[in-house]
Amino acid sequence: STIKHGLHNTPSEKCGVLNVTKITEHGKKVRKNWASTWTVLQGSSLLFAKGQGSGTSWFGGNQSKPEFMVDLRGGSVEWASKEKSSKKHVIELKTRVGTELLIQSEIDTVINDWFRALSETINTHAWE
Ligand code: I3S
Repeated sequence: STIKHGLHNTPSEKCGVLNVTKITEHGKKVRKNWASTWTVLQGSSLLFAKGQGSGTSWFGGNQSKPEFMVDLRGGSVEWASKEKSSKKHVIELKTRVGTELLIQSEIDTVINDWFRALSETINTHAWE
């Protein structure tokens, strides 16, 4: 779901299931581990929770706690090159602290919406 606000229709909250892997942590390459991940954009934070389970609300439920969170402020997004992944529709997200993630969906409308939301969030919060 997407809650839109303001003149630019920038989503401030958005969530959904995406395929996610970290590729770099604190500037150091780590092994890929693609996982279907419940992803929540909240303000300038992007939160991830694995194992979305049987449909219990992530916020209300206790079975899938947020596992990982990144601050989008000062980060960047681009479409990943073929060298980064053989998959289609892959976003490369880099954070200010040197974490790099790949975010993918088989559904191009879904990944395009996420690309737009992440880009707009980064632009909106760039100078905070
Ligand atoms: O960039 P890589 O190393 O080709 O990434 C692939 C591997 O992580 C592979 O796992 P193992 O090498 O542990 O078996 C994954 O299964 C692939 O999905 C990774 O590549 P893609 O192109 O799917 O991101």
